[in-house]
Amino acid sequence: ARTVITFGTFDVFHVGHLRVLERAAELGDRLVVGVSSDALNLRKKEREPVFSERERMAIIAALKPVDEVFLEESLEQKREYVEKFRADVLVMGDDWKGRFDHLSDVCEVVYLPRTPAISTTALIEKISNI
Ligand code: C2G
Repeated sequence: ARTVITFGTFDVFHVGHLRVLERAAELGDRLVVGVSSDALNLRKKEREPVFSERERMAIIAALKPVDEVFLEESLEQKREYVEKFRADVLVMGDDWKGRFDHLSDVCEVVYLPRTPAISTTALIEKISNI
């Protein structure tokens, strides 16, 4: 069986998130998703996630393409996560293009095109203008 792993914050879940998970799942038999922790997000971005890590993990775990979910505590632990879950393929959106190429000795690394014109930032903007 071929295991696919992917990572993300998936805050204010939208169809761009769904599409990348569906396409990732098609690349193998089992999809494992690392959901970025609240602490990791605070280090990485200025904004605190709208939904907590528990809420974001619950949404991802309930999705049809997803087989397993875990909490991603640090961006630098990708190699450990790939090995722990015995992933054959690491999938990321192409906003991360090139960033994980150094893992190609342990797994295949695939960057998928992002769904155009949708982002959490754009959604927040839209909602705040209602
Ligand atoms: N995505 C997409 N199309 C969009 C928006 C997002 O395909 N319109 C994809 C991203 O490319 C990513 C996934 O959805 O693969 C999750 O996006 P984010 O929640 O923004 O994830 P990010 O904060 O970039 O992940 O280790 C990586 C970290 O977990 C960060």
